[in-house]
Amino acid sequence: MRVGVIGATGAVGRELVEVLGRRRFPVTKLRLFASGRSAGTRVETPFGPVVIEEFSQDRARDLDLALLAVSGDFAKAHAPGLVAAGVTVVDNSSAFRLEDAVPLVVPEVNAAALGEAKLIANPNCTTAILVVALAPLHAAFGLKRVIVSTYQAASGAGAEGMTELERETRRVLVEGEPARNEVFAHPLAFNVIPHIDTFQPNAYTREEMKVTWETRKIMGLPDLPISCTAVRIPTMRVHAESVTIETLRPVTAEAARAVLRAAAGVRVVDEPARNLYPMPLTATGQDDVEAGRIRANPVFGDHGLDLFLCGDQLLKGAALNAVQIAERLPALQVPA
Ligand code: 2RA
Repeated sequence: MRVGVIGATGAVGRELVEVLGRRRFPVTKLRLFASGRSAGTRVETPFGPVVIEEFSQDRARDLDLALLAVSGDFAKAHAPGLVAAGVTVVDNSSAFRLEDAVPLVVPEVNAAALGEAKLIANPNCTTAILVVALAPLHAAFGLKRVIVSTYQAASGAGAEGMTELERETRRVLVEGEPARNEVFAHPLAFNVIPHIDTFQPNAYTREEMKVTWETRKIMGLPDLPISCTAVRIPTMRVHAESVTIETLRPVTAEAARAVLRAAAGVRVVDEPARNLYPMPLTATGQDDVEAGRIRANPVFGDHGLDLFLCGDQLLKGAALNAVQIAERLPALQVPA
């Protein structure tokens, strides 16, 4: 496939190139697109050196596959034109995620939703990490309701977010000055911020509502009661999530552990006696979402469970899921 990464210089764009290489995606020609500022820069890739091009729909129209790591506005402006030119587009932004005609896909959960679609939406990172664990639990025990609290890394705000956290931390520790923020609403270093994306009329943030809306769509449970509190913490690139579920059928921690051990995309790390549980440090750079601290929730008796998840925001939360979607495209399937 002739593959283009649009937004190639951002944190997700760079990760997309690495993931395509690592998973030996069948790339006949890789093209990297960014703004005019980066155009002309030569970068080393697993597919050889590539010179970054300034994006235009016209330049990108002979791609087979475009992986978009751009803003929602940019995606809205350009994805339909690329699709009309015959390019299959996997979009990482929120622009099309809730449109009925656009599948929102986490392959371990709803690969069948892909169909013959030419425009596919990649979910919000927090949602993708959540549903790989929720879906098998739903299949085994039935979900009645879900409560999530997140601990989200700086990478969710892109390369600028990661740079800001590093700069602030140095400023405090090395220069002895107060942290100064531009990307986040407050200094992130030595802080936690219960505010990601904009506040909505219902007092939740848009990030929190994305978890609700997107989880319902991916899991095909339009009425699932789900509430999320999304919090930014000073870690680099792994989102952690504390999840409480009430189930329709009885559940035990041991049964849930067995279900999650068998689930694709999940690695159970749950040996508290050996201090083994999911952590950003251990989940960094890993494809699988770590699941642990699995225990009965006393509020819901034998129908409740608490667990803790950690997933690499740039991998399962973004680039890896996008490439996994591309791997399932009909053009790449060998006829039976
Ligand atoms: C965040 N979920 O962590 C967002 C990014 N997609 O900010």
